[in-house]
Amino acid sequence: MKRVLTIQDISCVGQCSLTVALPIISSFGIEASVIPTAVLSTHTAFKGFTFHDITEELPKIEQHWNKEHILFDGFYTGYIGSIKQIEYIISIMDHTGKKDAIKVVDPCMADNGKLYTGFAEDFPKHMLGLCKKADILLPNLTELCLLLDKPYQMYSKQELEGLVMELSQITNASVVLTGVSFEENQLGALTYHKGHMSYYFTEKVPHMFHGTGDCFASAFFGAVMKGYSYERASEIACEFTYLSVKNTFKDAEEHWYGVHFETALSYLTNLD
Ligand code: PXL
Repeated sequence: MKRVLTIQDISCVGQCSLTVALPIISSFGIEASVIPTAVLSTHTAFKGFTFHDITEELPKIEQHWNKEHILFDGFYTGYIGSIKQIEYIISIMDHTGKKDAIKVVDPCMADNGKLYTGFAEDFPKHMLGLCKKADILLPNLTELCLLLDKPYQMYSKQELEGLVMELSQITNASVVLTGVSFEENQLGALTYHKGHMSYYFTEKVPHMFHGTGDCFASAFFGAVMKGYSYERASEIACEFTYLSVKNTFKDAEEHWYGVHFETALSYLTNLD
C-alpha cells in the first residue's frame, strides 16, 4: 500500500486543510500521514481564531523519521504556518521521499484577489521557492497572479494559458489552475502537463464556499497517487468538488465555512 504525507494546518473547526485532506486521501485506500503546520481554533475566515505555530517541531519530526527509515511515495503540501517552514518542508521532501516520490504543492495562501489573514506581503515570493520543488502545482487565479507578480484581474483564455505556461516554465512543474470559468454557468480546471492544455468543467453552483480548494487538491492528489493521469485526476477532483458544493448549497447560510464533502466520498470510493 502506498504511504503519503500531507503537510498543512489543523483548523479545528472549519472543514478545511487536514480535516478534509485525511478522509479524502484515505477514501482512495492510501495510507495518509500528516505533519500539522499550525493548530488554529478555526480557519482564518472566522473572527478571533487562535494560532499555535509548530514550525520548530518539523526538523525534529524529520530527524526521528530519518532514524526510523520512514519513507513516503508522495507529498502534498497546503497551508503553511510560517516562512521558515518552507525550508524545513523542502528538507523533509528531500530526505523522506522514495525515489520518484510525487510532490504536489497547493500554494494555499490567497483567494478572491487577497492573501489570507496573517500572511506577509512577501509570502508569495517564498512560496515560489517551494513551488520549484514540486511536480504539480494547484493554484487558484489569485495564487497564480501572486506567484507571477501579475495583477489580479479578468484574463482571456489565451492570456490565462500564457500565465499557466509561464508558471510551469519558472518552476519546471505541471500546473492545474482551479476555479476557471469562461461561461456563467460553468466552473472547472485547466491542466497543463508536458506541453498539453486540457480543460474540464462542471455546472457552476452560484455560491462561494471555503475549503473547496482543499477538497479539490486532496482528491487530485489521491487520484494521482492511485495512478490516474493528471488530466483524469483533475476531472475526478472537479466532479468531487462539484458534488460537495452542490450538496452544501441548500445549507449555505448555516454551513458558510466549508462544504459537506462527506456526502461525496462515495463518488471516490466507487471510481473505475
Ligand atoms: O482552505 C484554505 C485554508 C487552509 N487553512 C487555513 C485557512 C484557509 C482559508 O481560509 O484559513 C487556516
